Amino acid sequence: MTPTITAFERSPDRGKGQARDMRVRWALEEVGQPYDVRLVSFSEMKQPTHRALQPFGQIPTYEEGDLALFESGAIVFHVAQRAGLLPEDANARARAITWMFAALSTIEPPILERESTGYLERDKTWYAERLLMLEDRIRNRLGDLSRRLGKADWLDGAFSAGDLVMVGVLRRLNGSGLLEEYQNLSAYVARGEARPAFKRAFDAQLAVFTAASSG
Ligand code: GTB
Repeated sequence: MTPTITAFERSPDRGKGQARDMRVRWALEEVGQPYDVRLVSFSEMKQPTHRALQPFGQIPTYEEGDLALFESGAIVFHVAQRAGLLPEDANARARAITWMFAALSTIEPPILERESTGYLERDKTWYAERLLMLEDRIRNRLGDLSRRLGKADWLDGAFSAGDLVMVGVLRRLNGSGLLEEYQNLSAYVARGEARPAFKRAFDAQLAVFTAASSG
């Protein structure tokens, strides 16, 4: 059965692949699973029909037969479990899952905090000071991650869902200049973005934005 995911009808990032459907699309492309996309507007996301799928009124969601999922990490995990994106060896598999959690619960929060302050607190007298503090928190995490990655291509052996989620999270720093301070992390993200499955996913979400803008 072909799964259906939801995505922004018109992504605020103008097709830069920063909305979280990108991670899900990328995972589906990696495992060669065709999928349908239902585009939703901001107001539709807040309606009961969508909230039945995503209690917080957000994208992405994932529907496949009787199964309905939300949370991009859980969806990537579900897709990854089926084929190819998690190692066969039980311990390696558990470590790859650990990296998915590390990306979402250790690396992403300070990155989101920096984004939110940019949207919500830019006019405050203390904004510049807070931004510096948040950027130092991000550097702290990036420094540790950079040391762990070292010269390796991926976080733990072959490319896995752990790398997919981590690269998805680190890409949110695009344009901040922070990632460029860590040469191996920049190269790591570039390696992820060079994967054919990433490119297909990126092009698909960009096509949605382009079509919405020309209509
Ligand atoms: N924890 C959830 C998950 O991982 O699935 C978070 C989902 C989430 O934040 N969804 C966002 C959403 O639906 C879209 S991705 N927001 C609408 C709302 O909450 O009302 C976050 C996002 C949005 C925009 C950009 N951008 O413009 O660059 C980047 C990322």
